[in-house]
Amino acid sequence: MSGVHEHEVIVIGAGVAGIYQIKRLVDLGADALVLEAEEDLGGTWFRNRYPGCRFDSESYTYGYSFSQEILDTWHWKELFSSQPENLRYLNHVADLFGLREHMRFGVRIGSMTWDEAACSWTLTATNGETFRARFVITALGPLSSPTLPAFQGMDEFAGESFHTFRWPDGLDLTGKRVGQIGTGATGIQIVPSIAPIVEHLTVFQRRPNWSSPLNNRSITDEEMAEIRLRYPEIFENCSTTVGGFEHVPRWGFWEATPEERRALWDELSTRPGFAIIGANYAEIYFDEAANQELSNFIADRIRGRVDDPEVAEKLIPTDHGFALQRLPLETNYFEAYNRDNVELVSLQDTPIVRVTADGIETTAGHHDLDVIVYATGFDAITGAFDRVDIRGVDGVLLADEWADGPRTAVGMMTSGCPTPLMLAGPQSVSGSTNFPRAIEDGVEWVSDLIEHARAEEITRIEAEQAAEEEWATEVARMQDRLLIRNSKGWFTGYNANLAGREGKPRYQAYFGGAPRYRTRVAAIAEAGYPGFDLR
Ligand code: NA7
Repeated sequence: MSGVHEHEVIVIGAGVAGIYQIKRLVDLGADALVLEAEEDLGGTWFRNRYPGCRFDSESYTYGYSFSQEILDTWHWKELFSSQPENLRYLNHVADLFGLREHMRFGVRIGSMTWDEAACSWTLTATNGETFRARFVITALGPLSSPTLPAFQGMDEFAGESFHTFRWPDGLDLTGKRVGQIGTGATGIQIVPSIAPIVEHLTVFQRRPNWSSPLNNRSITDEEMAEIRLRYPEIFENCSTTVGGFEHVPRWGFWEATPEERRALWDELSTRPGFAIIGANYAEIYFDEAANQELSNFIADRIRGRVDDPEVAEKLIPTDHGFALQRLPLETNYFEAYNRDNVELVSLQDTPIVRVTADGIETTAGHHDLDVIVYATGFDAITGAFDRVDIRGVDGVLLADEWADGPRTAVGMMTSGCPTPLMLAGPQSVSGSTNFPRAIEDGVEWVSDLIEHARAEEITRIEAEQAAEEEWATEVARMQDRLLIRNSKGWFTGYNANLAGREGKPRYQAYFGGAPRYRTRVAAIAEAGYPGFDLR
């Protein structure tokens, strides 16, 4: 075929996962290419440019661990680094190893078709280019398919409106009347960041989210030197915890007195990052009474930070317990509602009727706006797969196969689709843990499998259905024992803007914890990949 770009391996996506994956493939000597839909590398840190966007993993636990050179040359400036810095970091890594020359940007894959006779995939980009590869590795990102609501009149709004994933470059909100819909992790980062500069901010909140202080601060040169010395210990610590952080959970909720529990929570609230969930009693995830007591404690802290008691009550979730959806961490979020120019509109009390040319109309009246920010989240984990026309064996469409939820063998592959190896894919541990820690494990597992295939002249790899069934049982068992099993968040596939995704939770992520996951997948590799048909 003329005009077809042929490669041994194609990686789709140049985010945190794709960058490390291409490094490993280059080291293996593979003929590999990364195709990235956006104009440059960085994935989530390239796209999410909204004010306040930053890590809520400690920066030094988020960075790659695989290269001493990276650890030696990069200086994290804040405990929780911001988006521009994170994007600089990823560029630094790519430049250090000359990875850009193995990447193509602005190439969005629209379809992928398996050719059994040729034992390869044909990938067609939306710009008409065609690629062919024996091995495909997806690094699509679990949160890369933004979803918008469907309010009447959205197209008629005369001002600027956009999803947070596509925050316009150079947008100046000074003196503007801004409406923001959505109070997830994204919305909670934006509110305090723009409140001081806008003329007026109206936050349209449907369900409040629990949130806890991030406790960010800068990292001095001396501290960075200490962190460098401690890197081996840091990554070792992260490898032993369920969440892939240094925070270590404990048991013993009911053995402690209420006063002791309160003292612990007071202390954890002042610690940086996810200590409040990562170093807390593990019972809060399993036991409703334990979770309720913690939720009451956090609710009181919110009441202590918001001046107007009515506003405070509206900001306190009543439909789910603390830490049972993805917990946003915040900096002065609750204090923002004490400002005269910030207004909270509870959509439970006064739903949106429609968007007009100059604002948003709720059942209580009209809000005049210059800008509308849709902080309305993503079609998480499976969305990026559903948006590509992936046709496996016998032309079967993957999106149809996964209509009721994904099916995978240890989150790495799906049957009927030979060789796409999934990084941070559905039912892997990435979504529920410190993302890059799990990413590195995933890249290393995939790279070892490709190395094995090359050495053994294996040209076709496919997950077996029995392995999927076994994994489905494990994924469901790990999710169903936790209180999050009933939560309405992206962890469990809830998305009110997608038909059929408001109700029954899906099994999209693995909640058995990083160490258990790592042990399972390592055992598969050591045993010669049982559950995977290698030919
Ligand atoms: P999330 O956490 O899914 O939050 C989306 C928010 O948008 C949430 O408050 C939703 O309210 C709200 N939303 C969505 N659709 C609507 C409509 N139609 N009307 C009103 N409000 C709506 O997404 P984020 O971007 O904040 O965070 C995603 C992840 O990115 C985050 O967890 C980090 O890992 C990074 P709802 O709860 O559905 O009532």
